Amino acid sequence: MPEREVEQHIEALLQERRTFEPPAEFRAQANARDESIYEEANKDPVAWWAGQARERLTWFKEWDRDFNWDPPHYQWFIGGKLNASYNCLDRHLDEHGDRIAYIWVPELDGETKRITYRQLHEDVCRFANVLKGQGIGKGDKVGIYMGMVPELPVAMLACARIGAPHVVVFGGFSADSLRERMNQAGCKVMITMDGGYRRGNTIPLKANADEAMQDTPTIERCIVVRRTGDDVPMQQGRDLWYHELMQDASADCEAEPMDAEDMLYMLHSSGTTGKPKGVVHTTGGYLTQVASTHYNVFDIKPDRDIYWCAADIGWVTGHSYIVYGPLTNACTSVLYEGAPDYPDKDRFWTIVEEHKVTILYTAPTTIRTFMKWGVDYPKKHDLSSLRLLGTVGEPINPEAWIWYQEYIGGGRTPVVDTWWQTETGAIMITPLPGITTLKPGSATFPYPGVIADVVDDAGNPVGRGKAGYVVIKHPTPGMLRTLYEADDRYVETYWSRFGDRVYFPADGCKLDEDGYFWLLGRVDDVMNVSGHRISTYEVESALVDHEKVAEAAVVGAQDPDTGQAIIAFVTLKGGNEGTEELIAELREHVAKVIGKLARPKSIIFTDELPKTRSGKIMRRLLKDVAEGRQLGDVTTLQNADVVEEIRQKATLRAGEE
Ligand code: 6R9
Repeated sequence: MPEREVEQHIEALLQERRTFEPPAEFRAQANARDESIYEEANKDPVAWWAGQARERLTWFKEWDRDFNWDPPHYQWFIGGKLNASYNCLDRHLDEHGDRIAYIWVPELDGETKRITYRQLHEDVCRFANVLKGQGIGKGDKVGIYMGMVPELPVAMLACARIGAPHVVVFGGFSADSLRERMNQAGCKVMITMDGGYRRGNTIPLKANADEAMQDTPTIERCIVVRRTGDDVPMQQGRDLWYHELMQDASADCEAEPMDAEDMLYMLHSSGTTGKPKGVVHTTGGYLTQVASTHYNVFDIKPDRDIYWCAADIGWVTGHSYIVYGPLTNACTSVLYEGAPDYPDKDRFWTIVEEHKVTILYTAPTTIRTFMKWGVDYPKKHDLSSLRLLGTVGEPINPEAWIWYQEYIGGGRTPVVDTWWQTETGAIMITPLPGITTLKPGSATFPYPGVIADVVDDAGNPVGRGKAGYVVIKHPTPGMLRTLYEADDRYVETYWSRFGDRVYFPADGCKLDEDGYFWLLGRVDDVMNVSGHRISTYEVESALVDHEKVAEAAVVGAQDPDTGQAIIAFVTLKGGNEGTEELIAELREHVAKVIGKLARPKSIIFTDELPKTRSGKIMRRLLKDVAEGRQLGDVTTLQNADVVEEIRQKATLRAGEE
């Protein structure tokens, strides 16, 4: 299909400013289909969450008190006892033991594995015994540094089973980042792999772990999963093979009754400067919100759906919506090891077609990449099994939303744009697909039981039709309890901006005339140009709205005249050239879409934008480039080599001006 036609089609759809009602059939069978769910939850959020905790989880002992708030600290389900691994596995065995928990799709063809709940339970029990055998018990921290293989959820659930908080570090992080996180958490054991596969290459996980472990005084043992078969040095007395330990381990292991408020895990937030923050999540509250949102937002039918969250388990999205949410709800998930373009750019669609995926959850940046690659890739495949699509991670521009709905969802599927953070643990602002009328680009409304608002600098509600900061006015069960060994920083970062009763996520947000929430991105990405507040995202959205633009990143660079000046980094769709004429055209286009005040001062064309491994554009780095600063650490980048190219171009342009 010619791309020109696609663009015209999308353009036409955008012009309509369409809203999307839940399809009648979808609504009729939806888990959440009655609007009274909002009223009920808002009348008494604590009672509503307690109802969710009862309905979605199995407790060994019910709590004595559902909630306590000693601002800014809070606890949920105090005195309640449960175990996360029991909720994910044991309780499903009688009725659903033979159901597939994971369809593991390796990057290389030919070895797809279907793992039932019973098998997963057995492996988790064995590995829990392995950990015990290495002296790990309740409260000990376990580091995990792995690729997307079934042993990763096994390791996490084994930790949960014995009450040892896991500290997963994304496999794309460097040895230095890994060391810093292991030391900050004081991990006793590290679980890793010989190597992981990515685009046909291997990532030397064990070699990185070895480098990290040169200076991790608390780590006593390293357990290594064999994946690539590469020859890796095993240090006598420290390193052990996973498969050897598993062979001798018993498959019998009781799940440890944990307190609702016991730490389930710690995960470092995706902050890119300064010390990483160890976000602490609990057992009862976290699992409640994750299970509830997963069930309602994705409308999970555990006996029918094939659900695929295409994130990496190394990020919070993977923790909550590949591991804990889907398993708590006894759902069948796809677990995919590799990249979207390996062996070709239709890999996702091959997987959807082959496994009849019904629900797909991915990031806007991935969708924009698919757009860049063109509709011929999805068009080659039968995607009619899909009934619901989701996005997370950053604001989705309406063009990408429409494209996703039209070319992936066949114009049939609702799209749920879900706003949340590592810190909130689970989805906070989102449509409910059987209830909400969708507006492309808006995450719509707070989830039931989430009390959110948009406020101005002084903390006063801005009201409809205005923009400000999104805030959460009542703790939800899944939210972080603290930052590990940095409680002061917790209070200061999240509970100080508007007093100790208001959670500050640091995201800008507009409330439209109908009360819809439009998340605008981090407030640290908001520019101030001649006293006008302009979201980098708004300008980006205007740029990608231009027919020749594939992707854009915008930063506010210091400017002696206007305070900040708008600098845009732009990648073009195939076949277009970055000429001076085009620069003028794009500036005009932005002026047309937003207003002259939003016109970028400079536009720099580049083949790629620097991205973190979770796919977020590194605006901070682009800001450094735009302001001519020395560049800091780029090891967390997916594509570090593009930075130098961009830097040179930016320097050239500055010379011209
Ligand atoms: C889950 C996750 C959190 C930040 C958050 C916000 C941005 C996430 C979004 C979104 C607009 C959405 N964000 N989802 N912005 N619309 N649907 O991504 O966690 O990595 O901690 O990032 O991501 O800026 O503050 P995390």
